[in-house]
Amino acid sequence: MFNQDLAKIFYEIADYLEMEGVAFKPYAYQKAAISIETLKEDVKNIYKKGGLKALKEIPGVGESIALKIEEYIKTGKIKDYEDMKKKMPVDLKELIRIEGMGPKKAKILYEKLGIRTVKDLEAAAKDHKIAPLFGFGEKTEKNILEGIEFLKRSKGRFLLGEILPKAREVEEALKNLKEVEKVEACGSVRRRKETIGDVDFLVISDKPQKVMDFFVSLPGVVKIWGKGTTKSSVRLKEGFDMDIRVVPKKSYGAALQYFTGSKEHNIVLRKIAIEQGLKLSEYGLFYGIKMVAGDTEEGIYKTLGMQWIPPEMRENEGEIEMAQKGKLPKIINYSDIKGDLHYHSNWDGGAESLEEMAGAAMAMGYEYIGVADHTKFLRIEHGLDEKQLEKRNKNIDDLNLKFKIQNLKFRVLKGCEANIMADGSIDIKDEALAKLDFVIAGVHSQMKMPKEKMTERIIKAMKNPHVDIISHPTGRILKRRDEYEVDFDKILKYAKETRTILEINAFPDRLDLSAQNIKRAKEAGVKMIINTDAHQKDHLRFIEYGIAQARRGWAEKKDIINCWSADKMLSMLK
Ligand code: DGT
Ligand code: CA
Ligand code: CA
Repeated sequence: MFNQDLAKIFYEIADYLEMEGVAFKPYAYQKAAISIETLKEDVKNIYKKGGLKALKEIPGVGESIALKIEEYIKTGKIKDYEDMKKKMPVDLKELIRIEGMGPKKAKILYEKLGIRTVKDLEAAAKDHKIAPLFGFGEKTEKNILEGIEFLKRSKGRFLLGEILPKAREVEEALKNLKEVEKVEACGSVRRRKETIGDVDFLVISDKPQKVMDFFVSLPGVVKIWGKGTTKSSVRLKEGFDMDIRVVPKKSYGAALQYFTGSKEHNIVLRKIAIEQGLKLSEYGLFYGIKMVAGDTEEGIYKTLGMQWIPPEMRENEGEIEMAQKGKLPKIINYSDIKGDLHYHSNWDGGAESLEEMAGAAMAMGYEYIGVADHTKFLRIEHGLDEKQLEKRNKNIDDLNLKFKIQNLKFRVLKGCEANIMADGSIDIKDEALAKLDFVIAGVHSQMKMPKEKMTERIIKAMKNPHVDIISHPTGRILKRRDEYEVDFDKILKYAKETRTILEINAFPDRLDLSAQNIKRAKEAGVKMIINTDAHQKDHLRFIEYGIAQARRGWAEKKDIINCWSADKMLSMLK
């Protein structure tokens, strides 16, 4: 957790620096934070092994940030950061989670109105004290109140990407316990929901007390809500809860089914059991006192007269009826992806060279990787202009030639992630786009537009004969920002007409499209692609969150173009 703690501090330093109006430096700290947060190796170990020099080899870490890391390792503190906190005693982290609030605004609000917390902010907005301030206005005040509402709604839930790695760690620890025969994380984790309330572990063991003792004394446990003989519940220092239940082997399938949920899915299943004169519970499926199924989940579904339903589909949205008819869609599998088309290389400020990232993609078992560097509008992301793009393309050609000589069946594809300007035009010339294997375009600015205008804007981009893919099509950021106002049916209609592909962005806080929108796209016959939006090679593994999302949207291989080999996939593009 050392890396996470350090990254958090760096994010905060970036915010403070931005608050002070310092140029460039905030961005450097953000980059370092993203990088450190997703590193597999503990930064402390890196330092122990290679000192300051090794720290500087971490992507995004330069001399001055390396020194800060060293200071933190040695003293447990970063003095500059402590000073900043003293100078500006505001809850910046919470305040800027509100859409429409940035560090600079927070500074003004602190200086003019003494606002330190979200509570202060809400009170001030309700008293209309914010609108009259220079640079704020009625609209900003309204946005702030809406933002606070949104935050309240998502409180207490965590991103799947935050929870799953931790859940797997605990699962592994339990698995290694000799008293544990089997363990699995159920609930919304197993259904791979985009946000998670708590983690629910299910265990088979004939020594449940040992398992309970072990569970409540796991490192990172800060509170024990309850400890029983077969059930316990704890809070971790990361702020989320974990439940555990031990069940006998003969009931494992029934318990797995029950604790996977969803509740809505389970209710219907129980009703179906009753209609057949059976009784379904977490202990088993019973005919009178006779257990007719229960040791496996498959057995439960089969005995109830239906196909086994993948956990990601269990939301009672029609999957049960389909399973009864034997007509469940063959949703894509976690191993079906053949390449990722949304990778930012070090050409646009990403962390890795083309060659390193190609290596990482090969290690994932991919056949291709698409480089989608930002284009020139996004200065802050080091967006490339036409000339730089040309140079980078040459780089890719050379690399592909090298792979060919080495007889590697792997290709790097040339692309970009262009910006869709407010009027729907693309920020880079068509001639430059024409030289690429694929073009992604996305909205990265002016997201608060009236619905009609935003819809027109995206449609215009889709009509560009070079634009193949729309990245993160609804712009939402989980727990932070709602989808922007857009007529999604209309987007689908034109996507189909212009043969534009919609991206399922796998980055943990995006997961854009939502499962609902994936279903709608599928029904409309619009093709999709699952991309990670990786800025460094460790991000490639985020693909599983995108696949989970696609499965929750019932997407099949035929709906997702990067389930196909490079040639077929490219033939689907304009
Ligand atoms: P979460 O934790 O809010 O992300 O969502 P879940 O689905 O993990 O919900 P949780 O942790 O409250 O319960 C885990 C599972 O236990 C849930 O998916 C289904 C089952 N369950 C819980 N309460 C009930 C209930 O009242 N009736 C039924 N049928 N099942 C329940
Ligand atoms: Ca749960
Ligand atoms: Ca629970």
